[in-house]
Order: sequence, then C-alpha cells, then structure tokens
Amino acid sequence: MMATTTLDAAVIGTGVAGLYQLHMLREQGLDVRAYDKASGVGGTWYWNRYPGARFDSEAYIYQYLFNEELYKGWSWSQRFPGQPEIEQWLNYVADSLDLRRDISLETEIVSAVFDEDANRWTLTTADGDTIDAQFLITCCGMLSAPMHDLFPGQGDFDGQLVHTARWPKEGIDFAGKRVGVIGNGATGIQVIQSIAAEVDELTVFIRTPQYALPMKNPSYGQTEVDWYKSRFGELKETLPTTFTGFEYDFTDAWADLTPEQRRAKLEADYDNGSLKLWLASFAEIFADEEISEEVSEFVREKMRARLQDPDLCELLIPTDYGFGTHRVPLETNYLEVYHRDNVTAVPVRDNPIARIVENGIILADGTLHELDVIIMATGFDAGTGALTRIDIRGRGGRSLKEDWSRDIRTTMGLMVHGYPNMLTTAVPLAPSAALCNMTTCLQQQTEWINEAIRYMGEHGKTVIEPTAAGEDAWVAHHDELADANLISRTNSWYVGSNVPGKPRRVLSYVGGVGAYREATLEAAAAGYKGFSLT
Ligand code: NA7
Repeated sequence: MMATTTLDAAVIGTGVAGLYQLHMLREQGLDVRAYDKASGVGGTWYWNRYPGARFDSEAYIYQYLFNEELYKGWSWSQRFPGQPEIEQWLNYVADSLDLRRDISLETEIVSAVFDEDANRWTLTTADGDTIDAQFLITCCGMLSAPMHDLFPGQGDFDGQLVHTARWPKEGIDFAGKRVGVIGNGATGIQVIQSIAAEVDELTVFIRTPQYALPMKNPSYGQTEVDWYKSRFGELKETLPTTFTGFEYDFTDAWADLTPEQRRAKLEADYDNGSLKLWLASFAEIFADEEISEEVSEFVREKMRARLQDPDLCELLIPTDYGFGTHRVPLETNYLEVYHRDNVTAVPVRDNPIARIVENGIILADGTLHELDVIIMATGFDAGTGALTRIDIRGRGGRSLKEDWSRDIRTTMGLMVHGYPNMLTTAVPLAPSAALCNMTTCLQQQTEWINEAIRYMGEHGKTVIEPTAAGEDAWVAHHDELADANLISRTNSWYVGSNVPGKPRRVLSYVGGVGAYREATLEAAAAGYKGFSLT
C-alpha cells in the first residue's frame, strides 16, 4: 500500500549539506526527514568510490565548523584522505548527531509538485509513496548527475562499462585487463594514476589536457592531528570570510611585486602541494589575460620538466586556455604514468570517439581500440542536473527542467522565482565546487535556509519566494562578475558547455565566498530583501 508522510520539511540528499540541514531543522523543532536514493549516507562521497577518489581540499578544512566536539572527535589519517575515510567520516557525523532515525535511504524522489492552494509540496518516491511537506529543501549536490549516456553503441559493449560516480561497491578486478579511460578531469586523473600499475594495458582518451599540480599528501600522526584540532576556533572564524572558503586567500597584488618576487611566490605556492597556487596566488589570473598567461606558462614549464617527451608535452600540456579557468586537479605521479610501457594516451580532439562496439571504442577515423573495461570519467550535468532529473513543478505547473533549459536562474542559489518554499543548496549562482571549498559554502547555504525558516515561524509567515525583481537583480550582479572573469571564456562544466544544449552561464558565483555570505546575510537582516514572505 502506498503511504503518505506529512512533514514540515523534506530534505532531498544526505551528503554534506543534507546531513547538516536535517540536524539544524530538527534542532529548531521541525518535523523533518531526509531522503536519499543511495543505500548509505555521504552523497558525493557515497557515490564516488572509484580507485583514487580523494579530497583536493585539506581534510581539516573540509569540515563542519558548527560543533567543536564533532570536529575534534574525528582524526584524519592524511592531509588529503581517500574516499573510504571520507565516507566513514560522514557516517560518523550521521551517528554522532543521531540522524539516521530521520533518514530514508534507498528512497528516490522522482517528482515534487507545489500545491498553490495548500502552499505545500507533494513529493513522490520511485515506489509511489508520497510526502506532504511545507518546505522542500534540495541538498542534491553540485556534481551528482553523471554524464553517462554519451556514445552510440554503449549498450553493445561486451565488457564492463562504468561511470566513475556509479562505481560498483565490490570494485573491479583489473588484473590482465585492457582498460580504457574516457576523460582526464579531476576524476579521470585520480583514476588513471591509481590503476595504471594494476591493469594489463591502459588507454586514455584525451580531448582537453589539464594543468595538473602535484599534491603533497603527508600522513597525519598525533602531532598533526593535535595541530589542526587546536586551530578549530581560528578556522571557524576565517574560512567563511576568504575568497574561496579555504584557509588561504589572495593577499598579494601582482602589480605590487617585482618579477623576482612574483616568481618566488609562485614557487612557494606550487611547493605547498595543494590548490594554493590556484586559489591564493594572484586573483589577477581570473581577470587579466597577460597575467593568466604568465602563470599558465609557469605551470607548463613545471609540466614540461616532468614529461620531457615532446609528443607527450603536446598532448598533455594545455595551451589554449588559462590556468585555473577550469577546475585544477591535484595529482600524484599522474604525468609520469604516461612513461609506462602499458599506458597509451590517445588524442581525441580532432579524431573523436565515434561509437562503442562489442569489443571496444571506435574513433572517427575508424581506428578500433580493443578493451575489456571502459571507465567513463566523463563528469556531470553540474548544478542543474540533479534537480532537472526530478520532475519539479512550481506555480502554475511550471517545470524547473523547462525553465532551466531556457535560462539558468536562481536567487543567490537559495531559491528560484516561481517555486515557493523550495530552498536549494549546491545549485547555480551561489559559490560552489568551482572556486569554493564545498563544505564552507554548503554550511553557509544550509544555515541561511535554517534561519529563514526560523524567521518565518517567528513572524507567522508560511510562504517564501524570491520576487521577480529580486531574482533579476541577483542574476544581473552574478553575470556582471562572471562575464568579467576569464572562467567565462573556457569550456568546461563551469559554464555548462559539457552538456549539449545547456544554456551557457558561469554556474558558480565568482564574487567570493565572503562577499556572498555578506550579501545573503544582509538580505536576511533587511527582512529578506528580494523575497516575498506571506
Ligand atoms: P570533468 O571535469 O567534467 O571532466 C570530464 C572529462 O571527460 C573531461 O576530460 C572531458 O573532456 C571528458 N569527456 C567528456 N565527454 C567526452 C567525450 N565525448 N569524448 C572525450 N572526452 C570526453 O568531470 P570530473 O568528474 O573529472 O570532475 C568533476 C568535478 O568533480 C571536478 O571539477 C571536481 O570539482 C570534482 P573535455 O574537457 O570536455 O574536452
């Protein structure tokens, strides 16, 4: 029999945002439940269990900062730990906060419809159960809708074909296998470097090379753990105010330094073995083409020194876009992988993958690469895909999928005009995985939502919706910053160009995490300026 559950708030997703949102709303006394189609909590860190999946943010900042005990109760084993440890940590969070009793796993929400008479949402699960809730809160992740069905003939492949974000829990035995990897973004790089020594033959299909930076990933003993735990108060203060939600920030202006000083800073940031060269060297790399080119050339020089072979340099070193205008991956011996006898890099920019057949991949010129396993490290329909894959209907039956197929708009990434009482996290026009430490921005967004709902309760309001003018103003502000940022000129998921037909817009807010936080808090302090509360 189909069941109906009545709630104050329904949260979709139990990753970093969903867990915290559930906790906060429950603490303020709401009847709230979180739903996830996965069989475990963790969101991104549940799904992405491919070999080599790990943080590119330092573990001690990819953290919740609302509860000192929670922070100090977990000891990381490394600076950039791997997925198993991260998934364990999110399970520790769920247990520590006693969240599981209000979570339904293996429950996929397939539709959400707003009833304008009742001012409530009706969610339907894949099993046909319904949930009736005043608030719909989406914590579905920025990068959770895999780009999977990309090539003709995918279903014909006789071997194993898997997207990195749908990796089998039992793993894949690579011994003796000919393995192809499509994609060399942050994910592809982690996979490639991790499996190269395990497989018989590895063929990597490369369309766009990456500015990869070497990661320094020391193990943590008691000294390092004590060190970061002692910094809780300092990190809680600083992370939400920096440009990217990391512990470091842009401090030096290019023009204030001599060429020698600039070089010294670039070397020091590179040697840090983190994303510091990208997110704390010079903000001008996002605004000034000449400076972007100089810093890009600095990185190319480092890559050339490692690769040496001119053919590999040509294939693996980017020249036609600027460093940092595309997600910068951290890597460990990734470039050196291509020196191995069992690894071949196949360029597919001018000779693209045409189709998949029973025994491998065929390129446009007819070349067949015979394979036993195909790994699709082909990315995600970022920011919008998680929600457009649910049939979401707002006022007058309008469809979010249709609205966003014309123009991707939100108000501060927190709500969408036409969708009352739907509060969103990790959607476009807020800071996110591009240029933000995800936990920092997700905490801001979930905390804002929590306070908005508290405010409504205290002021006898039942419906919140951004006004058309409020949304226009935010979109205009976002676009003004985005259009001036060199990110807007490079193709990647950052601008939606990886999804055929997706309207182009820089998806993440690029005005900085600190500025975003101020803008959202100011709107709230002004009685939710730009929103109508009734
Ligand atoms: P990305 O960064 O979107 O990378 C996807 C990769 O797949 C990229 O190299 C693409 O090449 C490649 N790709 C996609 N379609 C094709 C086709 N048809 N042919 C050849 N190559 C293709 O996804 P990731 O999972 O690596 O990273 C996503 C985010 O997760 C990352 O930014 C972090 O924030 C964590 P292209 O560049 O489009 O030429």
